[in-house]
Amino acid sequence: MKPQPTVANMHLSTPFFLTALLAFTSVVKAEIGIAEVMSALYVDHHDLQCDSTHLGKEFIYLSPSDNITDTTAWSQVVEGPDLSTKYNIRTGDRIKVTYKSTTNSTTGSRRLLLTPDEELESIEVLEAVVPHEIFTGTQIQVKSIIYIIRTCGWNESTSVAQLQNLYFEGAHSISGYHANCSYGKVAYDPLNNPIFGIVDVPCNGTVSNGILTYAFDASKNCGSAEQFAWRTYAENAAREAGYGPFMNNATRRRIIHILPKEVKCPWAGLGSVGCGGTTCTVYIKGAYALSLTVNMHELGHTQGLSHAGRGYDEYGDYSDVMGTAASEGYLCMNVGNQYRVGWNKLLANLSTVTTNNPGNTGVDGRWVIPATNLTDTNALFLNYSSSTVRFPNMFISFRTRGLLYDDVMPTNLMDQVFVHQFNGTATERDYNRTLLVATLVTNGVYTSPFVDTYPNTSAGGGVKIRVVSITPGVSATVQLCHFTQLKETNCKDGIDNDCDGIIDNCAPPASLAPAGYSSPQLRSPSPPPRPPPSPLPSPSPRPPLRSPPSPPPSPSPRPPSKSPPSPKLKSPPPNPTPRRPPPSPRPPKPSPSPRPSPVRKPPPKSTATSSPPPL
Ligand SMILES: *[C@@H]1O[C@H](CO)[C@@H](O)[C@H](O)[C@H]1NC(C)=O
Ligand SMILES: *[C@@H]1O[C@H](CO)[C@@H](O)[C@H](O)[C@H]1NC(C)=O
Ligand SMILES: *[C@@H]1O[C@H](CO)[C@@H](O)[C@H](O)[C@H]1NC(C)=O
Ligand SMILES: *[C@@H]1O[C@H](CO)[C@@H](O)[C@H](O)[C@H]1NC(C)=O
Ligand SMILES: *[C@@H]1O[C@H](CO)[C@@H](O)[C@H](O)[C@H]1NC(C)=O
Ligand SMILES: *[C@@H]1O[C@H](CO)[C@@H](O)[C@H](O)[C@H]1NC(C)=O
Ligand SMILES: *[C@@H]1O[C@H](CO)[C@@H](O)[C@H](O)[C@H]1NC(C)=O
Ligand SMILES: *[C@@H]1O[C@H](CO)[C@@H](O)[C@H](O)[C@H]1NC(C)=O
Ligand SMILES: *[C@@H]1O[C@H](CO)[C@@H](O)[C@H](O)[C@H]1NC(C)=O
Ligand SMILES: *[C@@H]1O[C@H](CO)[C@@H](O)[C@H](O)[C@H]1NC(C)=O
Ligand SMILES: *[C@@H]1O[C@H](CO)[C@@H](O)[C@H](O)[C@H]1NC(C)=O
Ligand SMILES: *[C@@H]1O[C@H](CO)[C@@H](O)[C@H](O)[C@H]1NC(C)=O
Ligand SMILES: [Ca+2]
Ligand SMILES: [Ca+2]
Repeated sequence: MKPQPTVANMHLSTPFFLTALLAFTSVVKAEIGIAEVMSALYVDHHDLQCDSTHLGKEFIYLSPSDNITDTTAWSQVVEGPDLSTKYNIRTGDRIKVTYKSTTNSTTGSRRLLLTPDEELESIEVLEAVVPHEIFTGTQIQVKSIIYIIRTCGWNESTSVAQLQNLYFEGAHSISGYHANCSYGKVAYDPLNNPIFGIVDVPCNGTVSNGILTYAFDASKNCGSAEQFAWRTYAENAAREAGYGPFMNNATRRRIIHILPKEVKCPWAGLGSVGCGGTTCTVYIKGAYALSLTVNMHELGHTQGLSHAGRGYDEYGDYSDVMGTAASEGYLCMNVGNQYRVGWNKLLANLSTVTTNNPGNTGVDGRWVIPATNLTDTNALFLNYSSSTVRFPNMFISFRTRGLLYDDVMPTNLMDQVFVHQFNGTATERDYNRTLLVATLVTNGVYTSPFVDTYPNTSAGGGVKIRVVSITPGVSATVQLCHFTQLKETNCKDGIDNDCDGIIDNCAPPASLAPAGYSSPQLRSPSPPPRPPPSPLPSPSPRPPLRSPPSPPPSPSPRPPSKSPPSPKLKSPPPNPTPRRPPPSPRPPKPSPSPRPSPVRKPPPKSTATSSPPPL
């Protein structure tokens, strides 16, 4: 019997989104033998000590194959930072694992000084899955079985009827969430997603995983062994109840567990990253059983999506359910994440050399961007990278609060132009994160990072994005200007090289600051200002769903063996989400007029004939 894997350092995080990555894989260990790896979970953990900072921690769950030679050498779970990137594994891969030679060949016991990750020598992907979660023209049918887990004498956290409502029937539902946010490209229909009902799982015992057997005790832990027990009992119950043909038939099926409120899990939800192979898993802690956004967030991970961040906060994008949904409703994915899963189309794909061309308005660099709730052709894509120059790819969009689509978009963000960095592509194994770098109102300006490649203009440089006007609920007009110099030095090329609005206005050599275009966003590479939480309906993301901290002095159905009434979990923090510092007022407003003030004297010889771009 293996000792419990240490998942201990997860304990300090408050309920918060966690993500998971599941893989059916295979493994080898140099000294030990070959085994099949079952799954890998990716978990982010929120460190309460570091406000607004999330330290990613990933968990790979292993299920050794039958021909493993030394069962004692195996760790059920490997944990460490950025494992999915380090080993490039995704849910459903078959992998070969090699452990370091830490086994005492006499006893077969591993030394315990190293973390499971440190004991790993390598993971080699033998077979990489292609999940098929990206829309390519045929509507994607999501498949799942939804289980309500009951264990340890704890009540089930919800009922079939309530889940039926949450998933399919409510005015807002998981089914409607998928349909609205994907513009009908992804369907989550009752036929393909049966709600099984309650599954009773023993509180403790042993569960087999491949050739290994592990002890679990859900009254004390919520590690891979407990999770695997819930899953195993649930799936067995479904097979016994005749779901076998459906289970055998369905590929990429989500196994969704709705857990009791009292489980010892430090997260709100846990979901596989991607859903390659036959199955992937989602766990929802009881307090969040009926949270539309927690359920959708985890299901978003099964689509392959990563988190939507802002600044140093990997959940800091309040415009995306993969970031933080401040209230319950349909908060759709940002356009970068939509692009990743094929849910949107690009209004334009612009490079350094095409940015300053006439846009869809006929004016150089000027575009009208329709609101995302109105059309899936909704994003301007800027790609200034080349094989030699690395530059953040950017997506520009206009978001409002639609009838259903984005109907809980925070009021302080709606009807604004969003600028996201997203370096990913619409490929199945991509796990790049989106990063919100600016939200702009009329006259707002975002100035991107600058990569000096002058005079070569085929990559790099920078871009200024100014909001010319906004028609609330309809569209925004933006003015783009790709610049190749921070301060214009070529006074004779007839080009406004620095996008300050004046052609060939070279600065006097002693000039200090590039005052012309300075805007608050110039510190762009560093985290952008936080979104002001103030106008939000509630200061904390999801208070109503939190389980009440005080356990009822329950004459619970279970006998006295119930765990001491004292601190159940860690004593729940006063606030569901350790919140950010007090609202800072709106991000520093860009200077109302992005136009250069005449302070900066245009060189006398400026003979601009064409009207300069207004940036
Ligand atoms: C173990 O099984 C894997 C596939 O399941 C196979 O590729 C490998 O050759 C086997 N190794 C041994 C030592 O039997
Ligand atoms: C290996 O196990 C044997 C038997 O328990 C023990 O005597 C020996 O000290 C162990 N060696 C190491 C390196 O731990
Ligand atoms: C569990 O459910 C029963 C019956 O619905 C109820 O009487 C009891 O109070 C519940 N216990 C807890 C701990 O919620
Ligand atoms: C949006 O969701 C609602 C349910 O909340 C659903 O009735 C409707 O069909 C969805 N609309 C689209 C366009 O998918
Ligand atoms: C396992 O659970 C049962 C009740 O389901 C309990 O009586 C028993 O003490 C538990 N065993 C351990 C080792 O916790
Ligand atoms: C198996 O899948 C096919 C194609 O999706 C479907 O037509 C069929 O009804 C499914 N069978 C079962 C038992 O679910
Ligand atoms: C944008 O256009 C470039 C050049 O035509 C092409 O290589 C690239 O794949 C396009 N990107 C997207 C996202 O359409
Ligand atoms: C960005 O542009 C480069 C160079 O044209 C191209 O190789 C790359 O595929 C583009 N990236 C995307 C995401 O389109
Ligand atoms: C300009 O930069 C591009 C992209 O980095 C590169 O392919 C090209 O060779 C460069 N041209 C010159 C003249 O250096
Ligand atoms: C995108 O790539 C650029 C260039 O490598 C990098 O500076 C930036 O941090 C990346 N941004 C994100 C969100 O991945
Ligand atoms: C991010 O996207 C780039 C392509 O632009 C890709 O090379 C890289 O592997 C991706 N990173 C992850 C973690 O998926
Ligand atoms: C889109 O949002 C605007 C602004 O709230 C609203 O007027 C319009 O009816 C919405 N349309 C849809 C389809 O959601
Ligand atoms: Ca200029
Ligand atoms: Ca010039």
